[in-house]
Amino acid sequence: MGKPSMKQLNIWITGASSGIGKACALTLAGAGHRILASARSQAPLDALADEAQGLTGNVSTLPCDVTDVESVAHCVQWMSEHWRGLDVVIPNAGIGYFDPLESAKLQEWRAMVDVNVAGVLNTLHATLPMLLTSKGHVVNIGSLAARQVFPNSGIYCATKHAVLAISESLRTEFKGRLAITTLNPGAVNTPFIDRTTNDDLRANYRPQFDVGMAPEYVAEAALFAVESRGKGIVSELTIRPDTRY
Ligand code: NJP
Repeated sequence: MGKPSMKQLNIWITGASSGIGKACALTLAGAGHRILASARSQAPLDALADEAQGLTGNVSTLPCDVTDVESVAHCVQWMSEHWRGLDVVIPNAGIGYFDPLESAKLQEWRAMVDVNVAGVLNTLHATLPMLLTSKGHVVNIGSLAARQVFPNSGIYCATKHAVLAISESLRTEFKGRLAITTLNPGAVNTPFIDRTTNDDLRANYRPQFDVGMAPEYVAEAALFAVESRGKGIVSELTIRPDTRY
């Protein structure tokens, strides 16, 4: 159990059934905050809720596909009924398909844009009214790929450049009204790469993710950012794996 925070925050995390989103849910609930954890798959959300039993804060779960505006609206309705407000949104749901541009599948490019860009926009558009009321906080999950372009993941990099641009757009237009953070992790040891359908690339990249950061380390950065209220705003934080490779 973490130490109780100064104020219990209402925090919605998308893509929380696994990896970074799940770690954020447990870390932020451990610090005493109230979490709504969403993803499409119910079973891992149930397991997360079990794991969160006994933490200082609490984790509620609700299925949500961020590409579906009605599904997102359902979560917003839940938050306004149960919480009557929202302090922090972490639009974390994101996917990557690695492939050279020449052999890439169009449906995989489109899926990355749908989840990583449109899904983030669906989440933000639906939550902005509540966040503006609470003078809240957006913690976008960017990537090193928001600042650099790597071979075999060019369109993923394009989606993360878009996420960073969305953050900067929010910061520009909501200055003094919202706090905006972009977390830019390098490789994190999650199932993220397992989605890649190019068998050779999946096998080649998996070891780099295996020795990547623990998702809890990114979650600690998210906690640092959301608990910075009143002290300063963590606008962009790059978190790199250490020198193990
Ligand atoms: O990946 P993973 P990470 N609607 O696969 C969900 C970024 N990132 O934790 O819906 C709603 O463990 C999916 O659940 P489900 C990355 O770009 C990562 O590593 O049930 N949710 C699961 O909960 C992403 O933005 C690394 O399939 C949807 C979650 O998303 C974020 O970190 C490095 C969904 C994915 O969990 C979390 O990725 C980096 C949908 N339509 C940035 N589709 C890294 N791992 O190295 C999927 O720089 N989800």
